[in-house]
Amino acid sequence: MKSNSLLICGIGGVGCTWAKNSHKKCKNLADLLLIDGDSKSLDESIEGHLLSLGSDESADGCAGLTPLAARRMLANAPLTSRILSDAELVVLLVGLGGGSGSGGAIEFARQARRSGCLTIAIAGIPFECQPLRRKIARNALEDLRLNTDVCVQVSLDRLAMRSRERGLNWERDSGWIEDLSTGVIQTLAKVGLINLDLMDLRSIITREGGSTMFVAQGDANNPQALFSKTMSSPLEGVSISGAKGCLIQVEGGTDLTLGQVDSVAEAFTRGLDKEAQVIFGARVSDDLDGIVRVVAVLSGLPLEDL
Ligand SMILES: Nc1nc2c(ncn2[C@@H]2O[C@H](COP(=O)(O)OP(=O)(O)OP(=O)(O)O)[C@@H](O)[C@H]2O)c(=O)[nH]1
Ligand SMILES: [Mg+2]
Repeated sequence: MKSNSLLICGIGGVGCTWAKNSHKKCKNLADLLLIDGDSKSLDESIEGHLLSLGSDESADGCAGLTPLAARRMLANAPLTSRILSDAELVVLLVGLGGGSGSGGAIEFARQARRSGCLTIAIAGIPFECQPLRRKIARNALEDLRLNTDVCVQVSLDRLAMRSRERGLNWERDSGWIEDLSTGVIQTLAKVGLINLDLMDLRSIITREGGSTMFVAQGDANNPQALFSKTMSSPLEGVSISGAKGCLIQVEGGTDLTLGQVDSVAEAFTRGLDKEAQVIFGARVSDDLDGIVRVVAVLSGLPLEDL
């Protein structure tokens, strides 16, 4: 797959930070697009496309103004359509609750869909102690879900708690988000033992209901512990039980056995609907000795409110 057919796009301050960090891990596999009203996010030294939603009148661009960001995103459609014309899959990263991200992401997702791209959004949900931002996020999330194929909700409270436990600051430490976004890019971009492609992803996610995605890494011989670790991730509003579709990629070192692939896949699909469609992929990577990495996309989930 050509690198310009996979696009990582960050919108708003937090989204741009997540996108830049994710892209560093898979530069050769995907293109990068950064969109923000605030010029601080749009670092000229970055290898990628930069799009400003700001104007001369306001240094902060669209601070807090969701409709303004959406209008400016719409006005930029001729520019984005050129970038999107090469793309087949867009991974859209955004922290909801502000102006640029919340307004821009929905309009950009619409443009991506119109251009025929599969779109996976990874959306940060504001802290419990930010009720106004949560209200903006709740409204934006509804429209974002309608305009994307997969919409993964990440709780900033849980993300920040994980960073604190590791003595890090959530704003700079986006390790878990990077694993998630690069996981799906690598799953689709690299050829594996049992190869997955965009058609597989498309067939899983064209289902009613909610969808989400997760990544996990751990001991190849203890799939149950790996599964439990995944369930304690900072995802919000998700219960995997009853999922109707699942795309799962198991990646391990050169010592990976088919028995291990089987037991990991079994642990991850046990809770799904009995009629669920499951598509598997498996791959060997030199950098994974004795450990496995699992990337899964789930669809047909019951939707939960914020
Ligand atoms: N507590 C805290 N939360 C933050 C901070 N920065 C961002 N957030 C959270 O992250 C969400 C997204 O923030 P940004 O990405 O900066 O927002 P934006 O899209 O750039 O929006 P505007 O700057 O209003 O145009 C917010 O709604 C907050 O929940 C911060 O410094 N402290
Ligand atoms: Mg901002």
